[in-house]
Amino acid sequence: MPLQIVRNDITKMKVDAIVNAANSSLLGGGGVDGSIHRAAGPELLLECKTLGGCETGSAKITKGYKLPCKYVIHAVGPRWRDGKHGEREKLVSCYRTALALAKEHDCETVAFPLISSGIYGYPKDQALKVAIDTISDFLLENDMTVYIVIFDRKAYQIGEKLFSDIAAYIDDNYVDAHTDSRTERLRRMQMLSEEPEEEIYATPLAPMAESAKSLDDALSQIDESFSEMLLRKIDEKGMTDAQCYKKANIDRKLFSKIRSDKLYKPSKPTAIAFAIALELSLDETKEMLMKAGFALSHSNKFDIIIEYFIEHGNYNVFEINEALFAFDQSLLGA
Ligand code: AR6
Repeated sequence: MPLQIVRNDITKMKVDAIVNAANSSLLGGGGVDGSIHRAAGPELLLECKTLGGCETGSAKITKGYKLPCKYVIHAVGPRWRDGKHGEREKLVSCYRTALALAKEHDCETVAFPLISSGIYGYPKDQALKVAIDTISDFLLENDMTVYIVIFDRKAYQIGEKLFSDIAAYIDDNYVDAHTDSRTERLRRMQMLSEEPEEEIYATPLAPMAESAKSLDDALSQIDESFSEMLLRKIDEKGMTDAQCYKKANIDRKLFSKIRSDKLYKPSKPTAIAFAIALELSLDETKEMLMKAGFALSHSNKFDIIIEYFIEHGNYNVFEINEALFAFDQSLLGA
């Protein structure tokens, strides 16, 4: 999955580069900056002292020293004032510069904290949106795995309205599927036990030759596979392969595997990610999932959240992942 949101301490991330939310002196500070310097050891500060500071909205790179990463990219985010002082542009520029530096140094994996969203006071939901939008733009043109590292639950919020809308949708649908009064359950159990047992065995077994023939028929009618349906839909939608797997947040290697193996069986989040990228309707999504042996059910929060987004015509895989993350569900993609 090219873009992932994970909960972790960024100093523990085993990636090529981690990004530091620094200040323009680059001489250390509190928050994630303090943790990174502590974990890297004093040599990091010595190298930082040679850099001559850094402008807001820009970034500079050093080695990682005792950290498990090769590099630290020190990005200076803007202080939040009221949102009318170019804060967004500066934050976007921070992410872009940091990503460009990572690319220049051949990094394949990079981890970002939510820059500016702590001591610098940038509203967390907006900071996350800027991070996701800017990183996903970059990933449209570049192959890299990028992690957004969320340190604590409080540091992570999707918009309150979206959260409560989804919560209400889960409530409505989840409750529906689970409202099963005692009498209702008893009634259903009775109905089951009333079913004449012999009916199950009523159909005599077909003679061998005949069953072989129908098996042949059945085999010849096997539906198109998941992979075939995926490729057909990509063509029908007039998309290129790359547009599709990027929109699905799936990496190129996995897509090639699926493309070249007609019988490839994807995981459920991967199958859904493609359905989302193709902007399939709910019925088409269900059809595509069936090809991979899955279904959408109302007894599963993950499924209901997916359904919510499809019903609302929102096919942005990153926004869906934000919501899944907020509800502690696994994310879409590989
Ligand atoms: N791993 C991942 N994320 C973390 C960690 C960690 N170990 N620690 C904190 N965060 P902040 P800023 C999150 O305040 O707002 C420093 O003094 C935290 O929850 O570190 O850009 C610098 O020197 C928050 O969501 O950075 C600057 O002076 C995010 O990291 C100033 O703070 C950023 O919080 C920069 O402020």
